[in-house]
Amino acid sequence: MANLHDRLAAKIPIWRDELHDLVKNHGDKVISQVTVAQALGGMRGVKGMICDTSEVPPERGLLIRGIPLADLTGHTPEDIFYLLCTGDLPGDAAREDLRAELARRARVPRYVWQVLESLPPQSHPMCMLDTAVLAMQGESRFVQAYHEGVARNELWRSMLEDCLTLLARMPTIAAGIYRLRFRKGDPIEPDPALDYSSNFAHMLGLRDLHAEAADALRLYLVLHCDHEGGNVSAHTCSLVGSALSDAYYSVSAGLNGLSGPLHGLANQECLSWVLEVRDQFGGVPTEAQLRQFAWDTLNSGRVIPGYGHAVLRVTDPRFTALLEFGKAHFPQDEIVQLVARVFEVVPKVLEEQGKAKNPWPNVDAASGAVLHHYGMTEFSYYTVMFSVSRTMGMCAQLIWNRAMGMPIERPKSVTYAWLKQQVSGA
Ligand code: CMX
Repeated sequence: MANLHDRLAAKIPIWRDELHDLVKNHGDKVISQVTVAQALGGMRGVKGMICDTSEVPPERGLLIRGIPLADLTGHTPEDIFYLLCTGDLPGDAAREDLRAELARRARVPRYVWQVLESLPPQSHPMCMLDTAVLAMQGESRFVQAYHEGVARNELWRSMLEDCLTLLARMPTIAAGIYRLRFRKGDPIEPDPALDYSSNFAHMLGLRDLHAEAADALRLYLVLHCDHEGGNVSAHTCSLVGSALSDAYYSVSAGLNGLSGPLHGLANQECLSWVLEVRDQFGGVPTEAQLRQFAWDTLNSGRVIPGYGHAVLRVTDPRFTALLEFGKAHFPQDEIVQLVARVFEVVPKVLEEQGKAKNPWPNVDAASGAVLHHYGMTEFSYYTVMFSVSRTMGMCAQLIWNRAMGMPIERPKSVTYAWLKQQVSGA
């Protein structure tokens, strides 16, 4: 990790100076106002936090450190983590350095498997993942550094240490959960010669089955890595980290947020909905049949999973990348054809209904189709895949927050009575 660490060590003083100057010279400038509807509406659009790793312009979709996602789809997770952390793509030496570092740390201690084996056999895979992450908290170097009295502006180094260990172990744990939970056999040891995504495919047991599967996983891991700071998982992780909680506590908290059906669990819900469509019509329905099915879902009070977004107002470029991958590699796959048909019909239905501000698909509308094609039909597992990738973004944000000495978060809440008084002008 010498390369990543040294790059950060060179950049952090410059970023700190910029932040210091901003507060000193412009600290009293207004960047956002809050209406009553926003305070009662999940704080949509309120600008009150900083995330430098990525941004989501509503009309463009994800930019990682200013680079559109569509320009990054050929890269590796190692590249993306380096980019998230430093703002630069790595050269060959830095990429290999990070690959080797992650591979070196990928083995998971026995006690983690014992914890997982002792959970009820029907535990949700996300509950297993969160538990495994939390169980490793006792290994935190950050906690050790804090108790040794390491200066606050040096704590990013031990945060980086913890994040590298956690990131390295995530595919091992996630693949182990897949094999334990769905009775695929014993966990498979990581191979130190492989890169991050090939190793994940190897440990899942997919690599030998489908040569292409490692590439699909690589793409999947790249696409889900980060989505600015205000989404439930990123915000939760960052908030918990602001109390100087370590990466294990913080990422585990973020993953608990990712487990909700309106957030990361939507990919599981989405494939389930697509399979319902297939079962109802015995294959790909006509537009008219699907239109009626979508209306039935809405009229029963349910959302159409995989569609809509709190920030995006266009088709999610992550959806486009996954659907294109499916069409290029397995165009005859029925699920891919179904996803494409849903994309033709559902936005029109949501527009007619007129409630969703964004009728377009998000990443979850296509991700399950790719996993399903490679034999991962256990869709309660899909959010675990999402989590492995999203840990990159959460970790990069934690490192940045500690590097910049961000304070404990504490927005002001108001009571309902205060709100009523405020609007009545009393
Ligand atoms: N199907 C049906 N109704 C939808 C809808 C959808 N896909 N998307 C939004 N709506 C409804 C909302 O439920 C809301 O209805 P009410 O006024 O009755 O509460 C109304 O449209 C307005 O919502 P919005 O402002 O457009 O969307 P929000 O910012 O409140 O919520 C999201 C965003 C993603 C939770 C919502 O679009 C949704 O539930 N989508 C389906 C679940 C999903 O795909 N989640 C994954 C998002 C990606 C991620 O975070 O991982």
